[in-house]
Amino acid sequence: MKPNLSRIFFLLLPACLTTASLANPVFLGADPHVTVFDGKYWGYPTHTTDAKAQFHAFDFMAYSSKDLVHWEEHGPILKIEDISWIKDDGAPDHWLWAPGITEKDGKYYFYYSVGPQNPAPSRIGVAVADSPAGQFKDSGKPLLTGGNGFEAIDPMVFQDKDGTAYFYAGGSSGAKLRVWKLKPNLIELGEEIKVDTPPEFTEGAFMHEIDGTYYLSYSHGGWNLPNYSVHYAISKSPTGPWEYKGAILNSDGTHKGPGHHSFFKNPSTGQWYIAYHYWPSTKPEGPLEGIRQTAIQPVTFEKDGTIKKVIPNDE
Ligand code: FUB
Repeated sequence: MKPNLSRIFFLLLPACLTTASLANPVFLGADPHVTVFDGKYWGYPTHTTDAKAQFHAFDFMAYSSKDLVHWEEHGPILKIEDISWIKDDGAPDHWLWAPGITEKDGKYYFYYSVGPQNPAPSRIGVAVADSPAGQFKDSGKPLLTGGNGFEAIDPMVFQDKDGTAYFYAGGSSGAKLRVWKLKPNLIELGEEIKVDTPPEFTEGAFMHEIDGTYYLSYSHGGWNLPNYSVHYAISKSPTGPWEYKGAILNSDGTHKGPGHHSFFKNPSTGQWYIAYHYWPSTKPEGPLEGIRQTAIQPVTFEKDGTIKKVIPNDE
């Protein structure tokens, strides 16, 4: 029997992620972790609805897309009032930001920073769901608490090919990176791996691996200054030693303060992308006024494995 090619194409379509012409910003909010689950792109930013409250968010939303252009909003996927331990530090006010997510055996593990950062130490929590759209249920206790010059912020989980899950966190005024193995349940820390903090590290660590090269990328500079940028170092292991490779993404004078990013791949085409936030420069009060918003751009890896510089743009 002659195969019906148009029907085969139609059946394959849901499994293939397409990427129409990108148009930035893709959604509002900062610190975006964009990844792929179940044949869709999923984005998890610090939730931002207005400029004044953008560092004091009280919930998280998720965004899903088949083409990186049309995004559906889901949520809130987690609300501050559903985190039972949040008031245990005695601080009067709390807020949530900078999430990271991973999947294991059909469950989704969502990690997030909990403020204040000072004088009470910053903390990181973890919540679990059966779907990338939530509803996420907090684990019942903080996963990590900062202190002694270390800020427990900006969580990132990387699952290596051997199944080991590594947890990266830290930055801001401490500007220190720390790494742990997670226990197999992904909601408790295992052994800490001593790592060097790489050159120019400020915060927002992200780990991805390609053909045995581990890319540790991170934000550098003041989160509200034009020097905010993304740098990277490589290694043959997810815990270093790191070989510093320089900046991948800087402000271009128009797109200010690009940083706190994630890398992800279109599984159908193999094309890699970077998601990051930037400040619009359209407000008369100054270039850094406004709301941080998320952009996505393709990334090119050179033959030697280095990353070609990304020039921020609105496409
Ligand atoms: O969104 C709050 C903070 O700004 C994050 O912790 C940093 O990485 C920076 O993006």
